This record gives sequence, structure tokens and C-alpha cells, in this order.
Amino acid sequence: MKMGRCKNVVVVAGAGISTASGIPDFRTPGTGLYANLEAYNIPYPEAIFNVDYFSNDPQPFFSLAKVLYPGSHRPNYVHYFIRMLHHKGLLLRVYTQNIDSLEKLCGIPDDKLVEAHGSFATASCHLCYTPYPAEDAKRLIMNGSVPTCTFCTATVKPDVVFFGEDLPQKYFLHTQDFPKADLLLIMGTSLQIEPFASLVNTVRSTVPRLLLNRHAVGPFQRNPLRKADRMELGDLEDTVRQFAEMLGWNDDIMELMKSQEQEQCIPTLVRGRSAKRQAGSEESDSETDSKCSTSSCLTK
Ligand code: CNA
Repeated sequence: MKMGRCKNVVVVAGAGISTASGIPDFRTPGTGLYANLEAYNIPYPEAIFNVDYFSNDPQPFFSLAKVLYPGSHRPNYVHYFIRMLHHKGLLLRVYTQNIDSLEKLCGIPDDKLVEAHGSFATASCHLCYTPYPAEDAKRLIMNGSVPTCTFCTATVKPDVVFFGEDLPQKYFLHTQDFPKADLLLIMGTSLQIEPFASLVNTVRSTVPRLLLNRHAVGPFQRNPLRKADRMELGDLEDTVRQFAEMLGWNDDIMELMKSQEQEQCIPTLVRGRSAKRQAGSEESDSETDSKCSTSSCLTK
């Protein structure tokens, strides 16, 4: 990167980039949500994102939603590092599995972001897909009530992708992006959920893949590694800070974090307002802002 050879960086991210913001991931022993399921009263971990299970009993997911709903967590250094990649004109796209919207909150523009597993920014009926106001769904869920569809009365859910549900149309940008990538950064994911996990195998074989995580995952568990593969194992915030220092970016990132928090131009949950404010904050460091439509095709 220092030598200017990487101009199309693709970031693949997971729950581990948000643990420093106080949001538990799934699989970290002890602190991960899968280790603390008694709170949700479900028979097996994946039930919480199973649409049939949700149909019968939405409460486990709604309890989890209360933890994950954007609003009470702030982006951390790792999110701002990704934003800095954009600021420096190096970010082709970030593909995140996270549903906490912290990438948006730190100012990564919509056109650079693929929320592959959806988000809480919109909501709809889980049966007939009639849209439902996201703020109303949030208010009801936070109050312990169940939002119901105005058309068919089935339960409304935030548009977070459940197992077996279609991924957003924007996810398919990967068919253009990954062949173009000249560096793949993989951060804070166990690479266990398909089809997302296999994306990392779709860059050209000569392209460096750098894993920043607590332990080796996916293709990085194989021996030998691909020639261009590297990993830095340890706490992500520490590793990313060291990386930023090597690049001479640390002061810029600290400044960016300070100004973003001070400016209060942090987007809210409401999509229209969020997009507008986002556009305002993008003008300084983004050349493009094409919005992609969302529909579907694959399974989580
Ligand atoms: P995961 O399976 O829990 O894996 C997280 C990975 O990150 C693990 O390999 C951890 O070791 C690693 N990790 C966690 N914290 C750190 C840290 N501080 N430093 C270094 N490494 C760390 O989560 P995935 O993202 O791989 O799984 C995909 C699921 C998780 C998606 O469908 C998400 O919707 C779902 N999820 C999202 C959030 C969120 O939005 N913040 C939270 C919990 C789960």
C-alpha cells in the first residue's frame, strides 16, 4: 500500500470488528452470543436467525435485536481505519456481515458499502414482505411489543437476512469487485456463513489476502497458505492500529474519529434522513455515490 500498488482494496468484515464497540460476536468462547444463549431461551444457536422459528416465536430474535439495534454503540478505530481507506481513495468496497450499521455511522458512504446480511434500517412483513416503517418497528420491539403487518397481520421483522433468506441485490457487486481487487483485507470473521465466506476465494490467486483476526479461519487454516496470503493474529484494534502506524495514518484516523463524533453528522436509523446526512458528510472525501437497489437471490 505504501508503494502505491494497492488501489482497489476490498474489505471483508464480520462481527469481530465491532466487539471493541461493545457488541458481542457470535462465536468467541465466553463472550460470544452463542455462549450466552440461555438469555434467549432457544434450542440451538442458529434458531435465533431461523425464519420458521421466528414465525412461531419472534421473541428470541427481538431480544437480540434490542442488543444489536443501532443507536447505543459507537464505531471504533477499526471502522475508522476502513473509512480512512476510502478517504485515501483506496477502498473499492467493504462487504460486511454486520447488522449494526457502524460502517455507516463512521461515514463510509453507501456506494462503498455492502451490508450482505441486511440491516435494521428497513423492516417488512416476514411473510408477505409488505414494508413497515423501521422506526415504528424499532419502537415496538424496544418496548417488548410485536409489530404486525398492516396487510396480513403476520409479524414484521427488521430486514436482517435470516438463514435461507435472499441476500440483498447489492451483494452481487462482488462479481465485479473481487476480480478487480488488488488487496483483500479480511477482518473479524470466522468465515463460517455461506455464501459470504466463499467470497474470499474469488480474488485472483496472485492477489494478497491479509487476515486480521484473533485466530486463523477459512483458507488460512490450510497449510501451506497461498503464496500471497498473510495473517496477523491478535486483538483487531491493536493490529489495525499497528497497521495504521506503519502506513503513517494513525494521526489522520484519530483526527477523523474526533471530527466525526464532534460534527454530530452521524446518520440516524431513518433511511431518508440518514442518506441525506450521509451525502453531506461524503462530499469531503468521496467522489461517487451511486445507490444500489435491493432485491434478492441467494441464501445466507
Ligand atoms: P463470528 O462467527 O462470531 O466470528 C467473529 C470472529 O471475529 C471470530 O473469529 C473471532 O475470533 C473474531 N474476533 C472477535 N473479536 C475480535 C477481536 N477483538 N480481535 C480479533 N478478532 C476478533 O461472526 P461472523 O461475523 O464471522 O459471523 C457472521 C454472522 C455474525 C453474521 O450473520 C452477523 O449478522 C452476525 N453478527 C453480527 C453482529 C454485528 O452486527 N456486530 C454481532 C453478532 C453477530
